[in-house]
Amino acid sequence: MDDHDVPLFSFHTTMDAENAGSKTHRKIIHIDMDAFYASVEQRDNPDYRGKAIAVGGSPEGRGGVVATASYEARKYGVRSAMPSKKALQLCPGIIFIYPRFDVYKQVSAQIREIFHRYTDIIEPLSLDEAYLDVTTDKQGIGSAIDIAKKIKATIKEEVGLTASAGISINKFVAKIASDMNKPDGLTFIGPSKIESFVENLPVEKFFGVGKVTAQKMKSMDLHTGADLKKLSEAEMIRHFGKAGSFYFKIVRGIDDRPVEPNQETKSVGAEDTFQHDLTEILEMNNELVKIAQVVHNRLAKYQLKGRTITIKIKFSDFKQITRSRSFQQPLNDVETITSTAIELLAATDLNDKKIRLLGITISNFSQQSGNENGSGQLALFDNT
Ligand code: DCP
Ligand code: MG
Repeated sequence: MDDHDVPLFSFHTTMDAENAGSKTHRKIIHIDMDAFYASVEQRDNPDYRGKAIAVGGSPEGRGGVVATASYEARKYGVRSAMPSKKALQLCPGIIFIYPRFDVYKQVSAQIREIFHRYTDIIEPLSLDEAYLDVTTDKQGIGSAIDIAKKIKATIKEEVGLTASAGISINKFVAKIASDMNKPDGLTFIGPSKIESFVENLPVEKFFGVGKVTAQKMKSMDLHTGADLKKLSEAEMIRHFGKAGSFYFKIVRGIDDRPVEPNQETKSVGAEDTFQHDLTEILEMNNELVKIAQVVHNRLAKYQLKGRTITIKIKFSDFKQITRSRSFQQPLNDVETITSTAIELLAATDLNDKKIRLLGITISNFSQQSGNENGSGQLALFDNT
């Protein structure tokens, strides 16, 4: 441990087992439905049960992408955002199903109503995923593990679907935990386990660490939380900029972000910092194509359409500019996002400057789209 280490979890392990319970800690549950769209389709059509199915995309169509795949299809390597053509190659018998967003939204409202039986501090991240703060729960149950068990059982009984739950004292750990024993998982990571949990975590799992940052960390021989912990806060900031102090905290299991109900999604974006600064417009356009696809996937996941497309350009001297265009109609199609981003870049006077980062953001969402009941995060933004 270095001087900067914060003795956060220096209480007795006896408080731990059923803890998240001591007054000093919050009790956070992260719930995420299993293979959400696909499970709804299997629930509603017995023919699809036990079969490899993909929702979204059609192999005959103009190259759609898979929104999600059933666990049976995942065994073949089929994944969200994969071109349906590729899914068909990997899993020849796969059945493609047209999405029924109205049904998914209805299920989402149903599970949210179940959450409200235990707490009103609910922050939905998408239709199938939410954080719950159950530090004090409406029914006085007290144990976050018991609440998560009840929620899972109720969802199964009343909605006919399985969910996975992660339970811890903060959002970051709870979210990773919910993914650890999917499907139908329940994972509790108590205060005394957080330190070793975070130390063993690969760097790319840390909140906010995108592909490029992860690569940079690995090139510095930093592979796990334990490696990151060896850096002082000053070193973290020197290597990773402003985000460095956030990483410094999170690698010590410290995440004070509150569960925020009624958050409205303001923007969805993605950006990429390049290994080498770009000088050729063709290269830049190629990068914009890739970033647009990531943005499109995120919009699809959150069921959002926006009217404004913004590109961000950061030059090698770290100066940064943005250029935007707004449309009459909200949109989320990858073609318009890509072509608009390329046009905005072409119309920008780059003065032969080198570019270290490009980003695309969609904002100005239509009232009707997305999570009407005020869900989502303030900015669904991440490195690609
Ligand atoms: N989704 C999408 N496009 C993506 C990712 C997801 O349209 N690129 C949609 C379909 C998913 C839903 O969002 O069913 C929820 O996304 P998750 O990431 O939670 O994935 P699943 O619930 O399908 O699977 P898992 O069991 O891994 O949570
Ligand atoms: Mg899910």
